[in-house]
Amino acid sequence: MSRFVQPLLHLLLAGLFAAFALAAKADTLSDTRARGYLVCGVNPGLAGFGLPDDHGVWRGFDIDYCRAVAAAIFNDPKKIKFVPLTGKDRFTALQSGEVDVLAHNTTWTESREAEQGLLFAGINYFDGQAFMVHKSLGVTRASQLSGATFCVQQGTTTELNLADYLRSHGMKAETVVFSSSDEAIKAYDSGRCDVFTTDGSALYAERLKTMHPDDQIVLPDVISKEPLSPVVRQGDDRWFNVVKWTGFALIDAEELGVTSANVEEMRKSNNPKIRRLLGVEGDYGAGLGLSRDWVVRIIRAVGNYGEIFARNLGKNSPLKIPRGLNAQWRDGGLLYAPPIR
Ligand SMILES: N[C@@H](CCC(=O)N[C@@H](CS)C(=O)NCC(=O)O)C(=O)O
Repeated sequence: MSRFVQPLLHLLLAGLFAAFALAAKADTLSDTRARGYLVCGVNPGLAGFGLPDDHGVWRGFDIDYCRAVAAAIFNDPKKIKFVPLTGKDRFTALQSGEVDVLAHNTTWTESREAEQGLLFAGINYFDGQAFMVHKSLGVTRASQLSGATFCVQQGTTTELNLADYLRSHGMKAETVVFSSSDEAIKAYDSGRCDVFTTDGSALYAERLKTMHPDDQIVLPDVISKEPLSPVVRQGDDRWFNVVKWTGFALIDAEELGVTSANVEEMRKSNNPKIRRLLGVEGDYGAGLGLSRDWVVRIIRAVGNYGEIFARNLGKNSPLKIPRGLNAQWRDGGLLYAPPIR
């Protein structure tokens, strides 16, 4: 082969390889745009997080997160399909590409991220595992639960934390595992178990599913950290950024006092932070593949983090969960989003 042809051949092969690599490169944002709607994996029925209402309209904190992403892309929070997933099936649905994003009260752990090819896009709810017991049991602290029967759900951190807790406290107990939370709470309610355990936030909702909510108490002990976060697949940095920065934008908007009621007015603000957030100064959507007014689209559609929390979980919802750790950092909570600049 002539000494001119060989380098040319190498160049050609390198070019072909690059073209294949490019073709195989995941681009969920473009795929979503081409499809015309976002596909979001959600909890099949957890009040406050993901649950269809009487008219079949999906409602909840995770639902609004998905709507925020759809609004950022399409300027229309309705361009979305919700796929209800059990706790056990949620990761396979994401890995296989059945959903673009998972917003499913899912705890961020090292193995879920590093071993399952996933990325958690930023904590949107700081939670912890707690216990609900029948009042008639006469128990006030978790340490008194030795010998009790626990109802838990399969494929959750709940199952693992409970085993840790019992082992480290030298407690003997019976654990009954269910594949859906509905089955687990029904079994608890029927008296099959003394204790029902899951994330504290979910206990607020599950308690209301029992026949006599006032006959149940949630013990004050919190036995784990459950940082809940939306999840995406690895290998698509731009999409990861879209989901991650949608969450940060919601938190930043609350911090800066930008709400669904005042977002149009706020575009006239002199505050440079608000001007950047709303795309009046600079073009911070471009790097994400979004429009300059991407945050305006989000806030107009679903409001800021505080509005989403109040509507679904907090003071304007039946659950009335206090903000607690989920307050802004300035109010003594843990919400602290990087700035848009
Ligand atoms: N945050 C924990 C617990 C999540 C959890 O318990 N989820 C349950 C109860 S809310 C669930 O998804 N239930 C829906 C179902 O599978 O029916 C985790 O990520 O493992």
